Amino acid sequence: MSTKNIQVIIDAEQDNQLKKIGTKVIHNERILFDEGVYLFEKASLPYVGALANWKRESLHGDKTYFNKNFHIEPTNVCVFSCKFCSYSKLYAHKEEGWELTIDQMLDIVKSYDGKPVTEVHIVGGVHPKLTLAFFLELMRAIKAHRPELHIKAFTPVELDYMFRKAKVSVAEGMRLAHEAGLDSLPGGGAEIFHPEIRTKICEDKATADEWLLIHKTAHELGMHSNATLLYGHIEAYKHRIDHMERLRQLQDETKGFNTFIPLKFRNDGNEMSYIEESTLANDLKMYAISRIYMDNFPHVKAYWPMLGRDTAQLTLSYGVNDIDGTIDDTTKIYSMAGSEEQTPAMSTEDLVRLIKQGRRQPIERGTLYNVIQDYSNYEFAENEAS
Ligand code: V47
Ligand code: SF4
Repeated sequence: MSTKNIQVIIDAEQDNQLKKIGTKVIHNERILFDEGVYLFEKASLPYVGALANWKRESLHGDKTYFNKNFHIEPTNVCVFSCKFCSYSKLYAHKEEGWELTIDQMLDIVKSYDGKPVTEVHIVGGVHPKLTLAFFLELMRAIKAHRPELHIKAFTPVELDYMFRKAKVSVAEGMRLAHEAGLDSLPGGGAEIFHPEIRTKICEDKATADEWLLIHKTAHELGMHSNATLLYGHIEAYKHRIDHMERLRQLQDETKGFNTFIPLKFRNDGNEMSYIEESTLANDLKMYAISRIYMDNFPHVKAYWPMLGRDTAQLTLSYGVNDIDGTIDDTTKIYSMAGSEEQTPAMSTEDLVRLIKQGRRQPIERGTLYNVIQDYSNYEFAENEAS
């Protein structure tokens, strides 16, 4: 969208406060806390959508990134009891869960030998018996087998628990993890930082400050990371903005975050199933306001296994410039929480088609947004392996 066109939309807006916010956005001025809340409360979806789309196109044009990745979920046994989680089996209740050995996880990595994946994403429950030493050995084994495979692994919730058990400081623990092969951190475990909500939905796991400290430490070691926000449950708009504000402040300091990923709360099979899921219009508004508010985050991602591919495609017009990867049916977190994507897997061709149908330019990226291939004019051969 051209600046001339967005100016027409801002001029047509009746609400002076919304006009002022829009003018700030297109002059690349930071919007404030209260202005973020105001957008949620008062702005129409077309208005925030147009501003977010302008911002997205001024940063990335039509470029839309995806990657070739797979997940490993070492265990779904967890000592914590987050109320929104459909995935974990409580250790205390001795419920049935899985727990993979290093050899089993290495076999998963080996099953991708000869396939052009670039990233393994490793996260799972917090099993009381799985130690820092175990995960260091896992990463060393993966790197020994396939050194160029990017390891994006562990939330601060998992890391904080491992470090405490191993009696090492965050700085020491992160140094050891990085040395063993940890390349970057995924965005999970953030949920909602504000204690008014955090204590109600996940009171026993790492706090906001502990989460932020681990990411800060990773950034200081030269690693990059992502950040998520779990929306659409009991939080108010001010809690969403508070969460984004804390991330924006850390990003000002470190510049270590790559991507902001709003995660839609899915309500199947968890203790918060009584809460209705957010509507499509509210999902799009969340993505749009994220793009506007997170002015120092280069990328905003729609994670298609959680959102569904149709909604992920729509978000490409509401500020999003990344839709994650091929996944290859290797994660259960969202299928267990009721996502329409029960066996999440997309071929390269599927991803490219989805992005092109959304009138954008498909680019395969590495984890750190290095361009691997521009698929704009790529013709897929029949039966092409992806
Ligand atoms: O922290 C758990 C979320 C997260 C539910 O960094 C739920 O590239 C919705 O962070 N409804 C883990 N969400 C996954 C994650 C992630 C995923 C993809 C890519 C990246 C990245 C990070 O999943 C948890 C939690 O916020 N989650 N249960 C649920 N019922
Ligand atoms: Fe455990 Fe993570 Fe589920 Fe919380 S969200 S119960 S930490 S697996």
